[in-house]
Amino acid sequence: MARHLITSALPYINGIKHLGNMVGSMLPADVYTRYLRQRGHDVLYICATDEHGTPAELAAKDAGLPVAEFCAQQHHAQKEIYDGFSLAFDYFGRSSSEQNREITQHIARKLKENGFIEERSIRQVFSITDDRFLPDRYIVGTCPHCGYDKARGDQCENCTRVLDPTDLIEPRSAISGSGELEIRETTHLFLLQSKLAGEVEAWIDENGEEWPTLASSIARKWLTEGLHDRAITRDLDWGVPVPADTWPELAAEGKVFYVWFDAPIEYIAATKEWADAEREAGDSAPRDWKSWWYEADDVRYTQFMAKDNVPFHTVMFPATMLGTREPWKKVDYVKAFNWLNYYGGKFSTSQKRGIFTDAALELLPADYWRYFLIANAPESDDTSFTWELFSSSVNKDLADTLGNFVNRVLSFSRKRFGDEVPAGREAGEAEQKLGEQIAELLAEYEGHMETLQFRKAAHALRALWSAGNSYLEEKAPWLEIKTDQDGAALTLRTAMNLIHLYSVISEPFIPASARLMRSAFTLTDDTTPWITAEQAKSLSAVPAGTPFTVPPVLFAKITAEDLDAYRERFGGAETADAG
Ligand code: B3M
Ligand code: ZN
Repeated sequence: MARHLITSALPYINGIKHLGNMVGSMLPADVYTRYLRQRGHDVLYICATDEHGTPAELAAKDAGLPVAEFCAQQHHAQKEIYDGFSLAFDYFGRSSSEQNREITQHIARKLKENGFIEERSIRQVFSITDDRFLPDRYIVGTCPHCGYDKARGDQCENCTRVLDPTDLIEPRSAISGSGELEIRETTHLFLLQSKLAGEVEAWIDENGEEWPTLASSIARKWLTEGLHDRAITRDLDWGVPVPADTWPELAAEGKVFYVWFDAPIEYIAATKEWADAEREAGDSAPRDWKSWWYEADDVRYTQFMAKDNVPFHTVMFPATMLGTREPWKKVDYVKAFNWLNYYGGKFSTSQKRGIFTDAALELLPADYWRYFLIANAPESDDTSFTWELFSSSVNKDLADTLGNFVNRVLSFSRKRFGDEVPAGREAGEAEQKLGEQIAELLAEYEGHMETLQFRKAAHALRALWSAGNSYLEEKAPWLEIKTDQDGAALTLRTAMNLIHLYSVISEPFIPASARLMRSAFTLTDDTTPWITAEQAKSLSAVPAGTPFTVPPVLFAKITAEDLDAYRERFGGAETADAG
């Protein structure tokens, strides 16, 4: 038994996430967490909303709400959706927490003590009307390259060129629209990453070996481009304030830390939120948050994220942690994902293309999405969501191969033998062969789960379900029963053992359906968290005489009419060109 710390990239607070966000971080982390828990490990799965930064302020402004209130609402809305997807976080925190302020400030003080933070004066745009400095995204104007009149200070959305606010023609404030701007000197904190580059490189050499190529190649690319010193403060109202005891002047000016400085620290802070929540609840055994993060050599730490987040997690956050000169836990394994596209184009919030997590749950139960997304996870390449692929995967794998097997076996047995698992004959050659095949496939499945290869794991799981179908077709109990009652009873008992096995091993993918399947049997002791390949061989966990019920249909098929309706509502292939 090992201690596993698992985090998935923190979903940003500015809106409901789409299915691409889900499959690129939280969902695979949940599948892995569930698997490890079932295998008896001590697992802590932490996530949170990432709440600071300009996009949060701007989204709150659009919603007409004070930013704190907006974030509280959005946190709640996202949390509900993740519950709906059965994400089994130990804690889902908020980067705007007191705990994150405390730990972020502590880390900044340490970095300063060790000579890795310095104050530098820079020139920045100040809005006289708004009486504040304007970060890049708060300045709009006309793009000097293409003439687009709503280009932002950091980039032109129209021609995608990267800009400096001073490039803009007729620049104005995005807050008030005022053109009364001037350039003023202002002081910011800089993290001296250049001083830490050598250490980060050595750390990646030592630890990155084991990471999947997608993660390690991105980390190396960033290192070769050089680790530059970075401004880690901003002039915003909303964020972790610069600590007044250490930088009184900057604190008085209202500077806060840059969102990417405090966001990864929230992994630690959310763990403290988890511990503090229990203390508040008056529980007597306080959770030891620090043992997961500080001098935690016995912990194995796995991070899940989409590829655009890799540089922050493999280079910048480790640089920050190394610079504290304190023994903070650093990541052991980085599982990164490519993009999930929608018919080959990007998911887009503004263009309303693709499927958002709230809409997905309104349409169909979480297990349909969980299974499809993980079976098609963009691991080695970008992949595309299409309704056609989705419905064929649901209909074939979930409805036909798994759901139909369960229903057919249980209904037929009840009809012919009543409400208990029939006894019949001792297992014969066919059952022995089946047991061996199942054991082999199960070992394969376990291997892929251990190495976090989710598509391959899904493939092995599907093969396990198929093996049951082949056995049933071969034995054909509906014919067998005409001449050999005992033989038919043996076949059904074996098939029911497969159903029980499926309920245990499919749980990481489809937890709700797995529970339904498992509860079909009234076993005297059904607490086993996992069935190993060796145990699976004998297919005997459910003995003759066990009472059972027939669960409702597990997965409804997606019909041609459904498919039309989905394409109509969400846009199908024809929308691909737009993105
Ligand atoms: N919030 C993901 C994003 O919005 C970002 C992840 C932070 S993880 C510390 O792209
Ligand atoms: Zn442009």
